[in-house]
Amino acid sequence: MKKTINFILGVAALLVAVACGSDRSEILKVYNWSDYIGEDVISDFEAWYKEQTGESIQVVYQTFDINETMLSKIEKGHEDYDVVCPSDYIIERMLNNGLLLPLDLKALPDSINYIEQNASPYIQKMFREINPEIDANDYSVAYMWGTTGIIYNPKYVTDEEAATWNVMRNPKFKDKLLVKDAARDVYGPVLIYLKQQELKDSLVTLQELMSDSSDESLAAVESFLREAKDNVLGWEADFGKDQMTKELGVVSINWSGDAVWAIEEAAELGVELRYVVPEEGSTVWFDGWVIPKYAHNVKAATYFIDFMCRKDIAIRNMDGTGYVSANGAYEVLESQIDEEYDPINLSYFFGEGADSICVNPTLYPDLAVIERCALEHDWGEDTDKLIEMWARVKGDNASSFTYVIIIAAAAIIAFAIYRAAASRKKKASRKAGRK
Ligand code: SPD
Repeated sequence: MKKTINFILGVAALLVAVACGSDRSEILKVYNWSDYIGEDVISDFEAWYKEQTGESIQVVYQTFDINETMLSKIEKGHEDYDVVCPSDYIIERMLNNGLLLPLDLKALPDSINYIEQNASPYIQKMFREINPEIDANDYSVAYMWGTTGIIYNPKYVTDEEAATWNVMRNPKFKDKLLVKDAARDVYGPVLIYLKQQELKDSLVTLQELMSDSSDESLAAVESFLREAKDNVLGWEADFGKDQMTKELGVVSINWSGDAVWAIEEAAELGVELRYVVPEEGSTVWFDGWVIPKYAHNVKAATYFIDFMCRKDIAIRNMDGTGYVSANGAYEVLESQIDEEYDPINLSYFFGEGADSICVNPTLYPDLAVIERCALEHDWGEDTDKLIEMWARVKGDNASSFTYVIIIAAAAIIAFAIYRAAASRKKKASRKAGRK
């Protein structure tokens, strides 16, 4: 429902902008994940852009919940979004397929070039690893990052049970498991779980597993997921955190930022939730701003990305979403320090002085967690095999809510047909009466 409303609001904003005679150079079309921006950041950007350039801009803001939905709109639909926010492996795919425009940082005055001022060497290095032939830093700027792990309710799930991906097929959690409807983000961790012995014996590396699209691995993951399916309460794109706070689900395969949000929200309702990155390992991910090749307003897009890198804006976006900013400025970390937490090692991100920082470990992963995580990679053509496997696994598992929607839609269509037929009949009989 939220998605439909978002879509309608986006289209309405666009129609209003066009009706008011705004030309395309005064419109910036942003396509971002839902629940992924701080309050009033968009309107503050519009005002800031006017101050900096003397030009008006109106942001038309639309959201998505699944990387592949966004990708398909650009790859197949050639939609003219000016800025979008894909994840790492999708950035890689867009780079490989020539779908991105290079960033022109020279278009920004030096004094307000926050992209360069606040860049994180750690994230820049990860970007460089995306594609050894094309430096992704020339095409994208990281926004948020985190891990994939397990949110669980300790009233029903022990720490030991949650410390392994095998919790997904633990029969104790029948109808209590929420799985993110994000095939790659589930496939990676399950494969890591299945290959844990080979990893321990150094027969394979985590990084190699992230590119493993072999039929054998796909079949092994499929069979694991089929066993887990009995536990699945829902394959969710955005309702998982709510269902956890309401204690409808007790285990949720999710991203760290959703975990921060859910843990805080649940605490207000007196429900305790925890987050763990299982011992076997997992994926570390980041989402980054890019300008697709079908963009119309490259100048405003560049300013928008830059604005998102301003320290105060990064902090507002973090506070508003639960996710951790990719901003490398120490002030951003400082804003999150809280002596209530045990110190963790963030030297990999903020340099040597940051090896003992009291910060929420769900937000910023400790070095020990990062060491057992790897970045996903684009599979190219093999992606279709994964999508097919995912559809097969979810297949007949449509939720009762889905059936209600289908029945309601069928009833509305039947009613509309009946009304049209009745009105035709009335007209015909009126016509006959006139004769
Ligand atoms: N509600 C915003 C969610 C954004 C999370 N992105 C994570 C992508 C991992 N591939």
